[in-house]
Amino acid sequence: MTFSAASALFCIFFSLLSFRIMSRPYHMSTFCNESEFTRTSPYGSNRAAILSALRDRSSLGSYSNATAGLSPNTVYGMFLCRGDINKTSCSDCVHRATLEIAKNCTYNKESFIFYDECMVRYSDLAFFTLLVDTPSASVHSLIPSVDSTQLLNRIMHGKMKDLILRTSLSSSIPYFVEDQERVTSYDLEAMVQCSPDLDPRNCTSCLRRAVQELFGCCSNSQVL
Ligand SMILES: *[C@@H]1O[C@H](CO)[C@@H](O)[C@H](O)[C@H]1NC(C)=O
Ligand SMILES: *[C@@H]1O[C@H](CO)[C@@H](O)[C@H](O)[C@H]1NC(C)=O
Ligand SMILES: *[C@@H]1O[C@H](CO)[C@@H](O)[C@H](O)[C@H]1NC(C)=O
Ligand SMILES: *[C@@H]1O[C@H](CO)[C@@H](O)[C@H](O)[C@H]1NC(C)=O
Ligand SMILES: CC(=O)N[C@H]1CO[C@H](CO)[C@@H](O)[C@@H]1O
Repeated sequence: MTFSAASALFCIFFSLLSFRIMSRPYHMSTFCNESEFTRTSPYGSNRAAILSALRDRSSLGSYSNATAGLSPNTVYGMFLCRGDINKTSCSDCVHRATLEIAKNCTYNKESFIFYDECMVRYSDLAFFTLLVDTPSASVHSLIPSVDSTQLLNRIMHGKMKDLILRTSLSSSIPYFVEDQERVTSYDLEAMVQCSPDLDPRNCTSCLRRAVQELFGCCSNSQVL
């Protein structure tokens, strides 16, 4: 049995528990901010330039940012891949995400898209290093938990707390920590990750909020 639930806040990529059963990359959510640019605005070509730059860089590493254009049409963008996927999967996910976000949020000045393996975000405001926790998204299994709920929840709380502590110590892949453990009849998998532009304090603070949200929304529907 596998615990399956996921929560994603703007500043982090995942605090998520097993997506193994789903096809990849699995689309979690898209947000298009209501503020718009016009069809002929340079904002559109600047956005195309940063999405293209992000695609190009997605085979080089798991995180990158890009900035294009002169004020007031400057566009800021980034992608982040999950710390445990290879470069091919990262690149595939970012390709898909950049194409999808331009199609889905055609004239929106700001948007982000979450897949299980990557996220892409762009905005007319410089957001690098800033902790922004809205909008947020959670995904969970529709199958209600059966037994051991109390025990499982208690263990999950402890586990997430521990992972958050370990993010500040992780080095080789910045801010990515995962863990697997057998708990009674369950295989418990957990991972947390922050975007590397956040400082440790904002990373920790964001993950705490994400975990809070995850347990708030999804603690009664969890076990597959
Ligand atoms: C949309 O963008 C505006 C301007 O940046 C901001 O004030 C607002 O909070 C954003 N809306 C959402 C839902 O993020
Ligand atoms: C932008 O991304 C580059 C890597 O592509 C990184 O070296 C740089 O620190 C990033 N800047 C911020 C503000 O995250
Ligand atoms: C990357 O990971 C995917 C999914 O796990 C796998 O199918 C693929 O063979 C891997 N590619 C490389 C080059 O390791
Ligand atoms: C942490 O995030 C806040 C809110 O976005 C921001 O004002 C602050 O500058 C960030 N801290 C650092 C050290 O970047
Ligand atoms: C055109 C299109 O696909 N729009 C969708 C973009 O994503 C939002 C949020 O998931 C949907 O509500 C839109 O329908």
